[in-house]
Parts: sequence; C-alpha cells; structure tokens
Amino acid sequence: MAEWREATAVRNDWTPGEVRALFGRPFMDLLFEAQRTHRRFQRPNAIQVSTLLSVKTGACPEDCGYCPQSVRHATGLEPAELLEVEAVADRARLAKASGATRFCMGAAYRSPKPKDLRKVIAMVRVVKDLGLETCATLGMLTAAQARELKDAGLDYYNHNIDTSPAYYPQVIGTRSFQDRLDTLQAVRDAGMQVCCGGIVGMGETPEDRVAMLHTLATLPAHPQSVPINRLVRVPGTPLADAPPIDSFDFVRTIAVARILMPRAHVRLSAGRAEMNDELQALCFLAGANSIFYGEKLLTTGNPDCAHDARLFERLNLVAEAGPEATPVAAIG
Ligand code: SAM
Ligand code: DTB
Ligand code: SF4
Repeated sequence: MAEWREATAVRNDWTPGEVRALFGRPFMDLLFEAQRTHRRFQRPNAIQVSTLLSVKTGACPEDCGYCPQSVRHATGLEPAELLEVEAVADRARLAKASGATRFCMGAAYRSPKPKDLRKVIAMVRVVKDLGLETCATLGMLTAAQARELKDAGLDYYNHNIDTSPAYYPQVIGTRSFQDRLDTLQAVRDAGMQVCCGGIVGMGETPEDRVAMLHTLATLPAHPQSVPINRLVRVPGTPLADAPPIDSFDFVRTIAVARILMPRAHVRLSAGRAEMNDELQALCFLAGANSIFYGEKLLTTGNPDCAHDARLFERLNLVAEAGPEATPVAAIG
C-alpha cells in the first residue's frame, strides 16, 4: 500500500492508495495533520457562511435515492413552482442581514428549461446587486447554459458527484456519473467557481468514500467549495433506513478532504441538525470551514440561527468577510 506523505503543495495527482492511507491513519494523527494543512492554507478561526433557498421545490423527474424532492418517492412533500424574482430578493436581503455572504438557489430540475433559466438569471442579477456571492444548483447544464449563467454574474455552481463511481448506479439511475462530470466541465470552462462534493451515510463502503474523495481531488482543478453532506434520512425515500455513518468516520471524511484539497472551502453541509455542538466543533477542527446558515436547507431542517450564532461565539469563530469586504463580524 502506498505510504501517506505530507503534502507540501496543492496536488491533483493523488493516488487511490494515498487517499486510502490517509483514511487508515490513527484518528488523532489524521486530525492533527488536517489542522496543520488547514492552518497553512486557510484562516483557522473563520467560517464561510452560505444561505440556501429552494427556488423550485419537488416534483423532480430524477430518481436520486436520497432525495425528498423526487416525484418517484412518496415523501409527502408539497411541490412549489419557480418563485418570483422579488420573493427571492427578499429572502436574499434577510440572509445578508443575518450574516451570510453567499446565497445559494436550489431548483429541483433534471436540467433547466430555457424559460426557467431566464427567470433564474434574473434572480442571479438581483442577488448579485445586493452584494452577495451567488450560487445556484439547477441540475445538468450545457456549455451554453453555463456561459449564460456566468455572464449574468453567477459566481458558483453546485453540482455534486454524490458518491463513488462504483456505488453511484445503486443510488441514481436517471443520469450517469459521466453526465455529472460533463456538467462540471461546462461550469469550469465557463469560468465559474465549482461547488462539488457528496453525501456520506448512504450505505456506502469505506472504499466508496476513498473513491469519492479521490475523484474530487483529481478533477482537472479542485472545486473551490466541497460540501460534505451527511445523509438526511427522509421517510419515503429509498435510503430512509440507511445505516447511519459513525460520527468519527464522518470526521475522518472531512479531514481527508481538507488534506487532499487544501485551498477549498470544505462545507459541513446537510446533517448538522442531527449533530451536537461537540461533533460540529470536531468537524471544524478537522478542516471544515463553511456552513449553511438558516433554519432550512432545501426542504429539511437545519439548526436555528440563534443556536449557530451561539456556537460561533462559544468557539470564537467569525464569519468570513463577503465580496463587499465588510469587516469580519460574528454572525447573529
Ligand atoms: N436538482 C439539482 C441536482 O440534483 O443537481 C439540485 C438540487 S439537489 C437537492 C443538490 C444536492 O443536495 C444533491 O446533489 C445532494 O448531494 C444533496 N442532497 C439532496 N438530498 C439530500 C439528503 N437527503 N441528504 C443529504 N444531501 C442531500
Ligand atoms: C449540497 O451539497 N447540499 C445542499 C446544497 N448542496 C444544495 C442541499 C442539501 C439538501 C438536503 C435535503 C433537503 O433539504 O432537501
Ligand atoms: Fe431532483 Fe436534484 Fe433531488 Fe435528484 S437531487 S431528485 S435531481 S432535486
């Protein structure tokens, strides 16, 4: 097996053996190394704060086994059409006032239709004008759609690989792993920043986690944001009864992501509502430096804002300054 060696530069030639060796390190050694990498490449006590809004909810034709928004799963979710631009602007103003620097608009599409894309573009423009970083997640994009979004001022596009290439077909049947890589390529080519990560706790093996992080860390360029989601097990989805991932294995996944992609923001994403403060602190120590802030993710719950503000205060964490270079201030 390949020996793990300390990374002195940002690399995208990691081998599966090296990634496996990182996962196999004693927990304390791994955390120490992740924190060392974190301090070399990131601000140790600053957290990037994003707020999510579902701009089009449910009735999605895709069959993603984890997702409450698929029309194929009986989750009781009430679908909602694409929101009006002014309604999105109102939510973005609130997000900014509460300390978020990035506003992420999520839509339950396989891929956006031309009419929908025009409306999303109008949303991107108003959110950008508020001085927020903009992010969208709308499913698959063509190269031309990616360029249109970039021209409208979209800073980030979120599109996750979700899991390993080998486990992927057991979770999603309606689009391939390669389709995802193609969209990521279109986003990179358009000059947007890439937000790409995955989900753990879907019944995958440790080797699937190795392969997922290896795929992310060997993309032509590392994603600028890497969301690590812990599966939210929603009743009615095929993965409702997936065995929960051990908390320390979750922390290991964060730590390995931090070491492999030292310049990326690693986001502690879905699943925080089921984590206690101590586990979240361990994730921050392992190198997570971004969260979704706000009481809802897309359709499921997230910790309440007062609780997060208190957590930041207790851990002396500050919110990273946004694009308008406002002073770094504690959220809340
Ligand atoms: N429809 C678009 C797509 O799939 O690309 C955008 C929205 S989709 C909900 C965005 C991401 O949310 C998914 O790729 C998945 O990683 C994450 N996600 C969805 N349901 C989740 C759940 N129950 N637990 C954790 N993450 C989830
Ligand atoms: C990501 O990686 N996680 C977010 C965001 N990107 C779009 C979505 C999490 C969704 C969790 C389930 C829900 O709330 O519907
Ligand atoms: Fe649709 Fe996205 Fe959910 Fe898949 S993850 S079912 S594409 S909303």
